[in-house]
Amino acid sequence: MDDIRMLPKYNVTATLQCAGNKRTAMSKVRKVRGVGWDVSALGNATWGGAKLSDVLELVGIHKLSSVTSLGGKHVEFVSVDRCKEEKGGPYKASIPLKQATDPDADVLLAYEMNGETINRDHGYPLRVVVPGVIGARSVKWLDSINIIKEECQGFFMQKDYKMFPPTVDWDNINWSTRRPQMDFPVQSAICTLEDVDVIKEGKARIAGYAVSGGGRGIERVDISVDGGKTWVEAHRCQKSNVPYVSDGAQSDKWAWVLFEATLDIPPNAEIVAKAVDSAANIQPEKVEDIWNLRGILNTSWHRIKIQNTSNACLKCFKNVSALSMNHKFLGITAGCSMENHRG
Ligand SMILES: Nc1nc2c(c(=O)[nH]1)N[C@H]1C(S)=C(S)[C@@H](COP(=O)(O)O)O[C@H]1N2
Ligand SMILES: [Mo]
Repeated sequence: MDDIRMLPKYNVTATLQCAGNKRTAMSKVRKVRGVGWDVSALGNATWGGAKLSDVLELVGIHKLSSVTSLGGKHVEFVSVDRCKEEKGGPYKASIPLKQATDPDADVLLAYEMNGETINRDHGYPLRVVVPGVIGARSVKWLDSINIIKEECQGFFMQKDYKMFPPTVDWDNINWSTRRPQMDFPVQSAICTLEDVDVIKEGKARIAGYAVSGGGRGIERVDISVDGGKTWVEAHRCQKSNVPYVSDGAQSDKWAWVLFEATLDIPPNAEIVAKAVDSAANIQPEKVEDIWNLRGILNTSWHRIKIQNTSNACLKCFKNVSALSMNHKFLGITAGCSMENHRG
């Protein structure tokens, strides 16, 4: 720990998103296994710590290497928490050596979160932060690091967090046919409105987050109030008074982008958000097309059905016409609200 603290400290603002974010919406198509997350199985924070590439250099592994002199190609992170999936063994994961030794990949061994000592729930005293990659690879409560030839053989790398097509179910699954999921695809969600909301007709503020994996920026967020027939482009920002430019020098490449549009809401509106990243990847329209048995990577268009309010008594409902940001997690340096889980 002392050696790690002696190294230069970097602050990296990055969103960690659970692969199971928005799983509940996928489970409505067909049953899936896993924690039923709505849209908030993610968080954005400024992580402070040493770069993994610097730490590996301390033990003689050069920057930007894809293989060590002994043939190591992967960096494995082993935790102290025991889990039943590992038959009582520790939680673990690995990333390729090439990513681990690349200073620009910003992989951190973090001991701070938002300027404070990282707390227990988020991995005290030391956690890995792998920006742009599903949360499961950002191992908390780090115990040891191994340089290994093959990728980590742990449960969460080999028997979980892999993306299967809709035709594969528990009776015909062959885990070895797929690679462990790493980068997160482009994602977005509306956070100021929920399906249960009843709002007054008129203008409403539609806001939320958009984020992509691999350090790709958010090129555009489109909003529809008529279920996807017509669209308008939302305003995007990361920090107030700093224009957000996708892949721009002043923009945080690993952090979510907040979007916002104030639009006239017709009766019985279906509000939809979809984001486009800097590689022009676009969210898939239908959750059916990406259904998978573990309910991961539901990046389909986020849809919210708003009830007709023209005759309703607003006092009977939660009045969200003011549309304050009622989701606490939305704030550029807010810590995330996930507890320890393996969703
Ligand atoms: N040691 C350990 N690390 C872990 C996990 C875990 O269960 N044990 N869960 C992973 C998963 S699936 C996610 S999504 C993130 C959640 O990070 P957070 O609790 O800081 O939000 O931690 C990852 N790191
Ligand atoms: Mo997760």
